Amino acid sequence: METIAAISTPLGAGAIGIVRLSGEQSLRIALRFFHCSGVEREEDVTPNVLRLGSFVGGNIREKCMMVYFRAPKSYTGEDIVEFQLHGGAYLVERVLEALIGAGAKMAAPGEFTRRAFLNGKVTLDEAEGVAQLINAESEAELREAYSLMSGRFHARIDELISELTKVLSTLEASLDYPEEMEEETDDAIRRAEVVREKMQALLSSFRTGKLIKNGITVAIVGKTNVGKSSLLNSVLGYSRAIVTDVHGTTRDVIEQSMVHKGVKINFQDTAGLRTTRDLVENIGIERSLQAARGADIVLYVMESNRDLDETEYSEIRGFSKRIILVNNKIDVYGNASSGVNVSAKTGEGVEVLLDEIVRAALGEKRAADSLTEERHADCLRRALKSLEEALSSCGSAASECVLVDFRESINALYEIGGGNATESIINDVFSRFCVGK
Ligand SMILES: Nc1nc2c(ncn2[C@@H]2O[C@H](COP(=O)(O)OP(=O)(O)OP(=O)(O)O)[C@@H](O)[C@H]2O)c(=O)[nH]1
Ligand SMILES: [Mg+2]
Repeated sequence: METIAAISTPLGAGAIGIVRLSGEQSLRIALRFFHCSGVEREEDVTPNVLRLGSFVGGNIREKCMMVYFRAPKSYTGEDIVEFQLHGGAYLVERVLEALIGAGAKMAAPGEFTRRAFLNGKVTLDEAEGVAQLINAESEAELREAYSLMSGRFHARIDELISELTKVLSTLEASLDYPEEMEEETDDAIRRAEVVREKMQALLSSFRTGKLIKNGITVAIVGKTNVGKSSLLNSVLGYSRAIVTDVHGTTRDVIEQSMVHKGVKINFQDTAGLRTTRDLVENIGIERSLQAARGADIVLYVMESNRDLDETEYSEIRGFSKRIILVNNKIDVYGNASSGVNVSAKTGEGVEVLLDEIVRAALGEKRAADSLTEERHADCLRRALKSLEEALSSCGSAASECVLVDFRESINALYEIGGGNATESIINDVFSRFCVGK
């Protein structure tokens, strides 16, 4: 494979900029530019040791560090050389240019990790964990990314594969000796049923997994002037939305994300609900309802001394499975008997409300290792479908037909790790990476 090169740190002024090479020619190309006492030939370079020297070429002379990782003990499984330079877009670009001029090829997005996958260093789901880690915006997401990247999630899939493989081989044997193996066959089918339950449990964690990865979307809705925008500002800790005592101040959806106790929450402040002739405001209200429909959680805000508008409340509850009643302005009107009591003005109760949002969305117990990737969910759904077909047509005896379904189920599970993933699936996974990773 060709030797590739890329800038692996973000472009811009920074303390350090890293340019990386991977492939057979890495060291040869690197040594055309790197000079350091005691290093004349490739044999002089000790792997895994950082060396101070200078990069001379491409119109620059730069003091820098170089480290060499010898195949297969490297990130990609190939020879890797990394230059640690002074950060600075101009400088690192000249270094990259020099390496390209000497025969390296510009790396495509995710090409280093792709090579790691092709060389068996990581499975496809572990590689997806790397991308998730880089893009993580909250602690909960980071935990899920680690679970993927470290192979902990993969181990769960491997366990399902190995269980099903054992079931399959028992059933294969029982085709030839159906009578002698009646007991073993029954036992194998019971074990397959356990696998089915595990698959179902994993699939049901996808809802939580997605919320952790994308954040919980929360729409703040209610009548005008009840303090929706004030509540948004209060949870964010700064003045994001305009607040006035004029009814109908907010006319558009205002979105802003924050992290509460390690979980990302995407808030949407909306136009207050009321009957009005104002064309612009009516469009805003339509958007408020749309936001309520699309949200994971709706906060229905009212002033704490008011009676609930049952008609409006039940209309909105119809949009969303999860709705939290929020009584605002308790600093002047006092607590209400049901719902969460808050004062957007003083901040009282806001922390409790945030806890309640996370609890309502993710549940009490949040186990790590949930399903976060659509691709994995798709593979699991197919695996489950085939397994269910196998089990429903299995009865008490195995047949060639049933075995086909078991094999399909196993194959779909293998796809998660990239075992038999097609080129286009692999391309799709790595296209979401940044260049240099
Ligand atoms: N005392 C008190 N006043 C509040 C509280 N929250 C909001 N207000 C006041 O209520 C008025 C309306 O607040 P907004 O946050 O603009 O209300 P809104 O629901 O966004 O209103 P629209 O955008 O018109 O739908 C402002 O004068 C706020 O200062 C609160 O907790 N206590
Ligand atoms: Mg408002």
